[in-house]
Amino acid sequence: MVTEDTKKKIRQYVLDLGVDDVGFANVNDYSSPRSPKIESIFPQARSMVVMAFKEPSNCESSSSAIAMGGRLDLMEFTRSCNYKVTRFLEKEFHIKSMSVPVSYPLDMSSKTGGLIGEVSLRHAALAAGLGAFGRHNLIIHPRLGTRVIYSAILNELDLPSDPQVTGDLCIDCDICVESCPAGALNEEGKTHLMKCLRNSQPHGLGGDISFWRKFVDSTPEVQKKMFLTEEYMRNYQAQLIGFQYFCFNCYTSCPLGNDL
Ligand code: B12
Repeated sequence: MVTEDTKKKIRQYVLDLGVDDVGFANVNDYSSPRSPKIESIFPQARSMVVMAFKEPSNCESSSSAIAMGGRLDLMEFTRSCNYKVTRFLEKEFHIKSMSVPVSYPLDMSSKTGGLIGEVSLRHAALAAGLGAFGRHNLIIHPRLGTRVIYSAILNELDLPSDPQVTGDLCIDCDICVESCPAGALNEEGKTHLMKCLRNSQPHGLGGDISFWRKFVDSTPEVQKKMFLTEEYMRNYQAQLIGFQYFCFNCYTSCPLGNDL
């Protein structure tokens, strides 16, 4: 039987791993209209254990290697926690559970364009009482602020949701909007995806396609030189490490919770 004790046991296990916060959401309280239905991923899932991880100050650095290095450290930790918590739930409660990737892999079909996760972790965090949307369209955690990455474990326990955050956590200072070099947040309630992507991941798929387009139209002489450019080196690195962010502005400029 699922009791408050079950939640307590899971909460303690998760916090002992060094995770900053944890919340619970019943799948009936999760609503993300643009995301796939949970039944299509894991029909027996009844709840999600949602974890909140504070991002270290690396993301403030003007060195993109230090900033992205901090994100990679964090992503490695979140993946390890995902695996441990998934297995803990399976062993402790004799149920099935499945972790949700923090960022990728993503469905890259033309249906989603690689822009929609299997589970929207912002909507999962909202349902689990771990924060509320702010002007930057990110979730603000009540204590930890904006610089938080979320992950979730879908599982068969029919856990009740934690109480949702009521009221607005965003202070409407608009610093995030003004800090976006691409103007991607100008329209309230909507991130302009292409503006954000071109600026934050210039060496992603778009950058790669544009490099090879120029390459095929160039003479052999120019092609040789193109391999020695910063553009090629950066594209090459992004292919090795996965999505590589060159902008964290909307995330780092938020004044909330940064003393923790
Ligand atoms: C694809 C993706 C992107 C894409 C597209 C983002 C998008 N609009 O959905 C791009 C590359 C642009 C992107 C950028 C960033 N991302 Co991103 N991204 C994702 C990913 C993998 C999937 C998101 C998804 O499924 N979106 C599709 C659906 C769910 O979105 P949607 O319904 O259209 O909802 C949008 C709006 O309608 C609005 N919205 C919806 N409901 C409501 C309600 C209210 C009240 C309001 C105001 C707004 C609002 O907010 C959404 C943003 O546009 C998630 C991880 C995950 N699995 O959730 C991370 C994730 C959303 N990204 C994250 C982060 C941190 C970033 C960046 C800061 C990049 C960076 N350097 O880290 C920027 C922030 C851009 C911004 N301010 O919006 C974090 C957010 C953490 C947090 N504190 O909220 C996530 C959750 C990753 C994680 N595991 O923590 N991302």
